[in-house]
Amino acid sequence: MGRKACMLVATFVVFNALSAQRNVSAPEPFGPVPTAAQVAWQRMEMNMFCHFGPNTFTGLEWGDGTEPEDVFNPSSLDCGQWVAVAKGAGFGGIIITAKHHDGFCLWPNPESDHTVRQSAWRGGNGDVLAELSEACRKGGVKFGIYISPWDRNAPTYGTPAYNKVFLKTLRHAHTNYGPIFEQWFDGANGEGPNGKRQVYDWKKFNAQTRRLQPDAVIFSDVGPGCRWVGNETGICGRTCWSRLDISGYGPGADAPAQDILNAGNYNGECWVPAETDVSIRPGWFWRESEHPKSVKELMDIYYSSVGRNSLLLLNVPPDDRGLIPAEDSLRLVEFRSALDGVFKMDIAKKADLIVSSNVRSSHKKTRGKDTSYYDPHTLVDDDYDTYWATDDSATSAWVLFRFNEPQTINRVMLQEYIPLGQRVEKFHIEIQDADGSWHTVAEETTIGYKRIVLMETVKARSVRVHIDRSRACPVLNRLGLFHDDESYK
Ligand code: FUL
Repeated sequence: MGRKACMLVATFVVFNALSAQRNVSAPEPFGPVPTAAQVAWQRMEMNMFCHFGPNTFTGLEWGDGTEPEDVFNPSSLDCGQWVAVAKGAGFGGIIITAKHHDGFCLWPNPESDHTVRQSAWRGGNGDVLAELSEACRKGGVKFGIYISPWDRNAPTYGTPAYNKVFLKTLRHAHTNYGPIFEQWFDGANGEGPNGKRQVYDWKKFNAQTRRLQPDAVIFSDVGPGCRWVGNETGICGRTCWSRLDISGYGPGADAPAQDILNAGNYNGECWVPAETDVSIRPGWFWRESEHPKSVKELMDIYYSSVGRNSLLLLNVPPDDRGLIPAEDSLRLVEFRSALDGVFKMDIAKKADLIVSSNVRSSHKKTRGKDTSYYDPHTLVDDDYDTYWATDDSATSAWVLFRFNEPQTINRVMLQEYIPLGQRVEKFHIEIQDADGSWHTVAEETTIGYKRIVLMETVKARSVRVHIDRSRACPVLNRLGLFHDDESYK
C-alpha cells in the first residue's frame, strides 16, 4: 500500500472511531421529532404575511365574492419592494393570499373566472404570483402561498365538484411558481354563493400538496406541518409543546379548543409546532384609516411568539398601489434595529467560566486536550448542531455562567436541539448579585426551539439555569444572555 493510501485509511479509521463513539453515546430522540423541512422552517423564526386582493380596494375584511374583477387594480405593484422590506426586517419568507374567502385569484387560475385575467389590471395579463415568486427568488427570500378553501364565489362551492376544482386550483399554484416553503390553509368555512357549506377533502388537499411540493410545511389549525396558535393577537402559550394530538381532529370547526392549540399537548402524537399569525395593523387588509403597531407592541409580540417556541408570521399588507406603505416599512426598520440592539450582543459569550452539573460522558482528544462533544461551551458557539447534553440518567441538571465583572442582564434565551425532540418541562433561573447572594428570578415550564425569558434587570456575577425536570436527558444547543434597555416606543 502506498503512503498516501495508508494515510487515507488511517484517517478513515480515526474518523470512524470518533463518529462511532459519538453515535454510541448521542442522546436518543425523545417522542415525535420534526422533519428536516420543519426544522428549517422553525429556524426561519419570522416570516411576512401579505394580505392583498379586492379587499385592499373595498376596505372589507371578508369580501362576499360579488366584487367586480375590475376592483382589483393596483396602480404601481412592485413585489421587489415587498421583498426589500421583508429582507430589511429579517423575514426569511413571504406568504401571499393567492385566494382569500372572496374567491378572487391573484393569478390567472384556469379553474375560475374570478381572477386577475378578468380584471382591467395590466389588460388582464397580470399575475401577482409570478411577480412575487420571481422577486423572492431574486432576493433570496422564500415564497409561500395562502389559499382559502372557503370560496364565496365558486359556483360549485358546497358540492363534491368543488373539492375537484380546489385540487386543480392548488395544482396550478403548486406547479407554476417554483418551490414553496409553506402552504397556508385557512380553516374558515362559511357559506358559498348558493348558501351551501362545503365538506372539504383535507386528506386529498394535503396528499397532493405533499406530492407536488414535498418541502412545503403545511399550515392549518391542526397542521400537519405547523398549527395555528389559537389567537390572532400574537400570543403563544408560556407553556408550549410542539406536539399535538391530531387524530379525530381537523381544521376549522373540527379543531381542538384554542387553549389546546396555544399550548400543544404534553403527549401529543405528532410534531406540529405553533405558528403565531398577527397583523402589523388592526385589520388583515390595508385600509387608509389604519396604521401600524408601535415598535414596543412589535417587540412584545416577538417575545410572546418567537420567544415562546413559535414562529412569527407578521402580516404587512400592501396598499392599493401595490406597495408596502412607508410608515409600515419604516416601522419594520425600527423593529429590526430594536431587535439587533438587544440580540447582537450576547453577554454569555463573555463568560469567564461555563460549567454544568453533568456532561454526557463521551470524550475526544482535541490537540492533546480531553474535551467533550456535549460540553456546555457548545451553548455559546454558533454551530446549530452542537449541543450540551447530560447522561441519560441526569434528567435534572444545571449550567452556570460566571463573570469576573458583574453584567447587566434582563433576557435569557434558551434553545433545545429539536431534531432530538422537545424534552424540558420545568426550569428555573437563579442569579448571583454583585454582593454574592443568590436569587431565583424566573420559574418556567417549556423551552422548545427557542425560549426567551423576560426578567427584571439585574447586575449578575453569575447566572445559573436549572433544568428541574426533563422528559429525557436535556439537550440544549444555545443559551444567550442579553440586555434590553427598552428605549424603543
Ligand atoms: C382568518 C381569515 O378569516 C382572515 O381573514 C385572515 O385571512 C386570517 C389570517 O385567517 O381565518
